[in-house]
This record gives sequence, structure tokens and C-alpha cells, in this order.
Amino acid sequence: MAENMNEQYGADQIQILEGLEAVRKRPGMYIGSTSSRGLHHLVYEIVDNSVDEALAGYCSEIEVTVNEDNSITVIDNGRGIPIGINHKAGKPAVEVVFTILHAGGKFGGGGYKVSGGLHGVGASVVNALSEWLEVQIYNEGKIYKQRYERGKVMYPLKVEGECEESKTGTRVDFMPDSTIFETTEFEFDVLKNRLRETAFLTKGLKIVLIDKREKDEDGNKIEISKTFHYEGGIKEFVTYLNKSKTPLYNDILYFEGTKNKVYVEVAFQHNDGYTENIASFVNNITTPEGGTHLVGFRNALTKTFNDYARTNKILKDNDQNLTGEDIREGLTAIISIKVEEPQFEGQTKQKLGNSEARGAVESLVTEQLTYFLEQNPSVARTICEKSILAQRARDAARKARDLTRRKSSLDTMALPGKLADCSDRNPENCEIFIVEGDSAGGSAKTARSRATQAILPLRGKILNVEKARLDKILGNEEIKSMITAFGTGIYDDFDISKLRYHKIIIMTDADVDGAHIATLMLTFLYRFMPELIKQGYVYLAQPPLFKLEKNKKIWYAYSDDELSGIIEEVGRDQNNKIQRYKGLGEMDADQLWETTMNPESRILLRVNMDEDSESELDLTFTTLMGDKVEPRREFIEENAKYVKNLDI
Ligand code: TSJ
Repeated sequence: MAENMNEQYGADQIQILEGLEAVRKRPGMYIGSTSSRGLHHLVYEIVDNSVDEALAGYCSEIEVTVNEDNSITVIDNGRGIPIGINHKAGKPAVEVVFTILHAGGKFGGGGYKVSGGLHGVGASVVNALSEWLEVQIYNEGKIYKQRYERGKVMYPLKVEGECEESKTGTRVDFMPDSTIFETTEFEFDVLKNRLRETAFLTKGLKIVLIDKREKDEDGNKIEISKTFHYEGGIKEFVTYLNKSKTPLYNDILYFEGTKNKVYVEVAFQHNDGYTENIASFVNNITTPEGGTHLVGFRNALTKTFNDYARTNKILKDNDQNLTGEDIREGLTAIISIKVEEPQFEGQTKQKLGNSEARGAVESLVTEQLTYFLEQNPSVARTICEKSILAQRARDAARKARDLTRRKSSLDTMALPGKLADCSDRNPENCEIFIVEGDSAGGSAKTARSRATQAILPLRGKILNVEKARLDKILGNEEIKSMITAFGTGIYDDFDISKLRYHKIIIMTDADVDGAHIATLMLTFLYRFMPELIKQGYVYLAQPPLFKLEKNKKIWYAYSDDELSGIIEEVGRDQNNKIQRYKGLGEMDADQLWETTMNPESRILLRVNMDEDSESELDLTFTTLMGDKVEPRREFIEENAKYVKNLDI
């Protein structure tokens, strides 16, 4: 009889070993890959068990340590993995957890059985893929311990020492197997980002991350540690994501509850930007491809805001409904749900399939959002109005796209009437002067070299694209004529190979107003066709500031210094006739040709944009083109800063 039992135990053991051998043979099947990514998954597999204990309400703190030797320690203050004999397996539950595939979290009750990690396979996989793993359990004043090497039990669970009677919890130490992983070096930032996210998703849970591998300048060991603890949970997550943005209103909308056994939590806030930033999670696992929960959220948002806008006459009878996209412009949102049996779909199993999740999220958000909007009419109106602007911009963008697409499908494009085009059809030879004012435009048309120089006169100040919405911008005549003249289209349709001129030359008066107009044009180009600037097609013409006449000879000066130099040269004489040009219009066609347009004698400044300083330039344009007058003047005075590469 005893022999018989032994045999049975042996048979069980063989089966178990086969199970974990399978993991070692094909690790990718269980943790996705054996790259750095897979390595980090080991930590999440372990930590997620502690998070489950927190979700069940028994654990408030988790400590994760990267040790000096790159092994990992995870400690929680939960109830401790059960140590009692599991009758089916005939051994302590904790041993089952670590030695039988898919056994994690399947016993006990209470809370959500949420198996975390990529494939929800848990502790036994980590054990199989570790050179060694040790588990310690604190329970009723005793410390229980078991050690495994490459998944094999080293000794039966034993009592290793004593602890305080009141202390409970679990500690797992493990060393990833270097024969399996491409790298065994943990990256602090990767762990940090993931654990921060976990903390946001589990409100009230404190997670401490410690790195013991660092040394200071003198070579002394130091400890780096980060603590994540958010009482506000995903509400604080949204605040964190919108930190570098400008929120449209102060509230974070937050709704929570359980429907049909699905626990739903959503938080969101709009910022003044245009991108949609929604992250969704199921049982704390990210679902980058969305799924039913996300669909439910979107449906609720679209329906509720349209209903609200109609009821409150923000949308009139003739107005079109807002689309989901309109409402989600500038939206930062977190959707986090918990379900008992999540079904992941799609190629990468990153999309939720549970149909009950859609209805649960949709009805909960509809109910609570409707109530919130009624209680907070000013927030409601702000969101509706932003959505209506998005709707208009979308219409305008579509119209503009249709326009450019239709045009490019024809051979002869409908070029703007004001454009005096050049005759050469090779863009490399061609240049276009964008000229401020009709009268200067007239002189330029007379002066130009018809074969290669095109003239597009613009009337007055052009629209500041930083301060207008897309529909207004694209309706602006001056802007439309520039877009059609260049031939490239804008945004998604932008195609540099269609550029009709390889020099785009902005020609404005040499005064403050002229500089302002030049900046407005550069801003437009930078926002709508940045490639033109990046690839060096944009130039500023440099008309002279002074004309000096003496004995029927003429000198032009482009700066005060240059004028002084010329005066030195020709001598300070009574009959020196110095004219200060106030505008292009004061020059006749010949003078304009000679001083500003003739490729042989003119000065052109190429507008440069360092790839690296893109954001800096962005910032400069943004702040300088705004309402503040002072910085704008400074910008104009420092204009030359943007302008390098003289081309004479
Ligand atoms: F997965 C693991 F084994 F690697 C692991 C599990 C690692 C770490 C660091 C912690 C844990 C873990 C497991 N912490 N807390 C628990 N809790 C349970 O396993 C547990 C305790 C009590 C009961 C019960 O019903 O009484 C049920 C469970 C699932």
C-alpha cells in the first residue's frame, strides 16, 4: 500500500516535471519572448499575484527590489500563499503554485480571480525559467520556505524561522535563467513605468521599487527607490497624463460601479490639444487594441454628448450630429474594468472580447455622465463647444482635401488668378516671390525674369494661423492661393515631389510690419508644410534699407553699418543723396530687380530649421505669434537668428 502511494506520488511528479520542461523548451509560448521584454514579464507575473491579493482587499504594500546580482525580490503584506495541503495534488498549495502549470490563483475565494501578465500563466512559469527561486511565507509567527532550481523542488516546504505573530505576507526571490534569456539585465525605467501604471490602476496600493545595483562616485553602494501610491487611482492617472497639457476644465470626470458582474472604472478630462489619448485595461492588463469595453465607452460618450447638446440647443435642429471623433478630440481617458473570465482576442491577444463588458461600460457611463453633465453645465458646454469646433474643422479639412485632390487629378491646375506664373516648367529652375501688397506686386511683375520667376502678391497681413481654427485658415484667400501655387498640398496630402518652385521667396518691406508679415508667413509654412522649411526651400528676400546717390552713381545699403561704410568710402559730402526706403513700393521696377530680385546681385536668406531644435522653434513661434506684443517685437528684432546660409 505504501509502495503504491509512493508510485502514485512519483507518477504525479513526472507529469509535473514534464509540465515545466515544456516551459523551458518553448519559453516564448508562455512569456511572449526571451528578449528583455520577456525578462521583465517575469517580474510582472510575480507582482501581479500580489496585486490580486491587494484587489481582494488583503494587501496594502508591495516592495520590488532589483538586487546587486540582478536577481529580483518581491515582498507583499498579504495573507501569504496558502501552505495547507492541497488534497488533489497531495502537497502544500504553495508548492502547487510553483510547480504546476496554470495553477496560479485558481484556489481560494474572494475578490477577482484575475490572472495577470501576458498570458496569465503565473508563478510556475517564472519558476521554470529561473536558475533558482525561493519563496517565503510569513504566517502565524512562522517563516515557511521552499527553494526550486530550474523549476525543480530542492526540499519540501519547511519552517525556516520565526517572525512576529501578527506579520503575514509572501516573499519571492528569483534569478532569471541566463541560459534562456538573451539578457538578464533589468532596466529600472521599464520596471518603474510598469509599476507606476499598476499603482495608478490599483488605488490605495503602495508599490515601492528599489534598485541596489547603483554605486556613487566613490564606488559606495547606494539604493535608488521610487514609491508609487495613489489614493485617487485612475483619476490621478489622468492628471498625470495631462500634466504637460492645458486642461479645458478643472474636473476629472470619474465614474465607477459594477454591472452584470463587470466592475467598471473610467476617468477622463479634455485638454486643449487635438489628439485622443485613451488607455484601456482589463484586470490591470493593458489592451492596446481596445475591445468591447472601449467600444462601450465610446458609444456612451457619443450618445450622451449628442443628447445633451440637442436637449440644451447647443446643437441646432439643422446641425449634424457630433461624431465620436469630434467629442474625443483632446481627450485623455483611462478605462479600467475587472471581469472574472476575460477573453482576449486578436493576433496578439490584446483585445477584449467579452460581450458583457460593452453593455456594462456603456450603460454605466451613459447613466453617470448624463447626471454629471446636468450637474455641471459649464463643463458640459465647454466640451460640446470644443466638439463643435472639431466638427467644423473636420468639415473644412475634408473640403480642402477634396479640393486639392480634385485639382491634382487634372492636368492643368486652377492656379490663383493673382499669380503671375513663370514659363519654365522645371521646378528646379523656378522661384516664386510672395510679395506683400499689390503695388509692390506690380513692380515685381514688371521687374521679374519671366522664364523662372513667378510673382504672387498678397494683400495686407496674412492670417495668423496660430490664432485661427482650421476652417477659417483654409477659407482664407491668401492661404488658399499659396497652397495652390506651391502645388504640394498640405498635411497628409503633402507631396514634396509636386512642389512647383524650388525657391519660395518671401519678399516684404524692410520694416517692422514687413518682418511681422514675414513671420506670419513662416508660421503658416511651418505649421502646414514644415518639409518646405526643413528641406531648405524657403527664403527671405533682403531689400535694401538705403540708397546713396553721388555723381550719378548709386550705392545700396542693407544695414546702418553698411551705409556708414559706404559714406566713409565716398566721403561725407554735401551733395550725397541718401534715401531711406520705407517700403518695396518706393522702388521702381529696375531698382527692385537690381537690389532684391536679380539672382546675380541680390541677397537671399535661407530659413533654416535644425531637426534637433524643432521643439524650440515650435515654442518660439507659439509664444511669439500670440497676443503679447513685446515678445513679438523681440522676435522680429532677432529674426536673423532663424536665418543662416547666405546665398548671394
Ligand atoms: F505567485 C506567486 F506565487 F509567485 C506570488 C504570490 C508571489 C508573491 C510575491 C505573492 C503572492 C501572493 C499570493 N501574495 N498573496 C497571495 N495570496 C494568496 O495566494 C491567497 C491567500 C489566501 C487565500 C485564501 O483564500 O485564504 C487565497 C489566496 C489566493
